Amino acid sequence: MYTQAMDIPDPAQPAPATPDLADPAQLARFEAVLSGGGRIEAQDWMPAAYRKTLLRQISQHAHSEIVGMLPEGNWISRAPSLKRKAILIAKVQDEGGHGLYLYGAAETLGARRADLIDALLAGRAKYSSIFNYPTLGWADVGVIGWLVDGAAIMNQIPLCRCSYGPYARAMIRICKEESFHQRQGYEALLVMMRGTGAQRRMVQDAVDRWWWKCLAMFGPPDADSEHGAQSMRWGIKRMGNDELRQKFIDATVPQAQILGVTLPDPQLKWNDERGHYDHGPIDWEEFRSTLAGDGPCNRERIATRAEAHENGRWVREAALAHARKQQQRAQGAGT
Ligand code: FAQ
Repeated sequence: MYTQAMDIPDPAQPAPATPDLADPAQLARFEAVLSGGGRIEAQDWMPAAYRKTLLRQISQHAHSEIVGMLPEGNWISRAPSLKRKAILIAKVQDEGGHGLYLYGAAETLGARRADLIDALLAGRAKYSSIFNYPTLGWADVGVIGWLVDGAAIMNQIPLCRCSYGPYARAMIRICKEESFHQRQGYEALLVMMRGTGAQRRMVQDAVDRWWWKCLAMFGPPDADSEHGAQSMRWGIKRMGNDELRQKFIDATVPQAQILGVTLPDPQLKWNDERGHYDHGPIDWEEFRSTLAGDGPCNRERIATRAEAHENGRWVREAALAHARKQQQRAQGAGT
């Protein structure tokens, strides 16, 4: 199994019991590591609530990566050239790899990957709202690279400094790959914007449909963020949802100007006093309804993942049978 951990729990053993009532010495050590800017590792003692919130965030993140393969994967067979097809295949494979690193990081906390996948397929686990929207044209693939990966990087760079070692190490590699994803998307859009009027209209239409959804990716406003403050105290999150959203807007406006597209927000305006762009209101009602399972593609995404999981059953069974045979041989050789 691929893992970012220094060492991992034995899957045959139950997850280490973490008492809710902490031993004061253990808690003091945990807090000293956090306040010294150090890393908590898989075998270190940690409060049950810290483990729980990490598992929640890391597993949702892993699910987002593998569900996130679907909107673009849909365009592999329709890419406009061999070059674009090769780039897109590489990108979609990268997202699958990110899922693997992240499931590996979740397993270091004592979770079983099969249970996490079951929760996703049963609709009990969340994944990023952004992947519940359709990719209607080729320009959507470029816009996902530019804006969705751009938002993902903005959110994920601070996670490279997360207090939990296995997650932080996974994020370093993921961010490097996301950076290539963002550039390939922006470059594809630059080419389209230098093309015909119809191509430029396709890009603008895709930007109009994805912009607001990307702003919602950063999560609810800090005032409504259930976990934000505690996750910041624990050094899991290093920046709040609103600060990251603002940084994304400030970085993206000049890129839109170079590209020659209009961001669909009449209230988007530089504010000299704040030193940031002001923006219009985000539709949080739509965000909540997408999280509740009622976005345009929620059902389709889960059905596709369930089918892929079923199609892969024979591979999992064959790998386990091979591992068992190897183990029996090794035991036979040892007697
Ligand atoms: N979608 O209290 P907070 C990618 C939930 S990867 C769905 O603020 P927190 C790569 C939240 O889970 C994209 N749910 O929560 C790619 C919580 O629900 P819960 C994924 C959301 O954890 C690109 C509730 O709302 N990235 O794109 C969303 O402190 C292209 C209350 O929220 C990550 O997962 C949302 N947008 O902050 C792949 C990064 N926002 O658990 C393919 C890691 C919030 O109580 C193609 N995660 N919720 O049931 C994080 O940084 C954080 O978990 C946040 C949320 C910022 C997402």
